Amino acid sequence: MNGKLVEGQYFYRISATLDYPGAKPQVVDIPVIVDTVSPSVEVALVEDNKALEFAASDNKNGSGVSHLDILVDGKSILETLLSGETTEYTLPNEVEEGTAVTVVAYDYAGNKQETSVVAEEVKKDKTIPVISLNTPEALEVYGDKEIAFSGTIKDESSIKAFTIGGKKVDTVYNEEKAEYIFTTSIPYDNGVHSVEIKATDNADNTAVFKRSFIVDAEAPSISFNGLSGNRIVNSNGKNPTVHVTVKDNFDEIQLALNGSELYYQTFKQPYAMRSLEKTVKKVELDLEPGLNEFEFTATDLAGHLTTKTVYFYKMSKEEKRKDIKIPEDK
Ligand SMILES: [Ca+2]
Ligand SMILES: [Ca+2]
Ligand SMILES: [Ca+2]
Repeated sequence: MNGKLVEGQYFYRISATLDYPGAKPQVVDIPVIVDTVSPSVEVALVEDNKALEFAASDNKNGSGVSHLDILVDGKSILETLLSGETTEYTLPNEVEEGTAVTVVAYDYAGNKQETSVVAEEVKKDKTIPVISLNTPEALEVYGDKEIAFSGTIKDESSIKAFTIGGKKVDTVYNEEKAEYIFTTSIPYDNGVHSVEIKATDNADNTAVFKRSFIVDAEAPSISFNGLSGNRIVNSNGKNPTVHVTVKDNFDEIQLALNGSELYYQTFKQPYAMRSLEKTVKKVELDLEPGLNEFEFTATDLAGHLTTKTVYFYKMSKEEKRKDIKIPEDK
């Protein structure tokens, strides 16, 4: 070959003439690849320095990548070299920060090229997830038994488990806000509840706290004792009186007559479902001439309103009892 050959495929032509009378020359072409250029290889450490990704290729019209070697700190870690098409390799051990990892690519002509990467510090997630629970709010009171839980979770890596009261709750990742969103509804009975909210990230950091809320799905009741059956009172008759009893499953209650408070008890710590029964004795029903309407109302912790209405009639001197009509209590 002269010095002007360029890369590519060539043929050696061999011409031979056998030594007998009239023999013609035999011509054979033998293909030969001239490849003096090394392959190229790119390499990256992935999966927290536990694996390698690489891509080796030979020059155009080159002989092709035949095999690959992997060196850690300059020493091969392979018992068998990898084929030239391999693109990934799981390292036997995580390499430490500062360690050089090298991939050597050989072509079929024996040219080689090596590329090294130095392991960088693996950033491990050491922080717990940040849970923002929008509902229920702390000590929020619910008037029915379906409780809506909603909120968001943020984490520098990702969330692998989320539970409310020990039950798995699905989350949806919002790429734009880089946060997980949850919204679910869980039934609870009447009472004061303290429910565990728990999120765990992929590095097993766990955030956990309890949220307390109150369910009161039962309305209060009002009953009367000593309420006169005779609702028509003479013009000179006395005001009637009645014992009024209010009951509820929780001990916060307001009892009122025509909007004026007769009794009030507020919910106190320790928060628990303590039932209440209170009788307000001898409530005077102050009569004006004509039809009198007495509206008793009881309001409980959750705002349930129970109403009972009682009617009395106070006659004038001229009126006759038989002419008077009074509505039914309601
Ligand atoms: Ca080559
Ligand atoms: Ca985290
Ligand atoms: Ca109640």
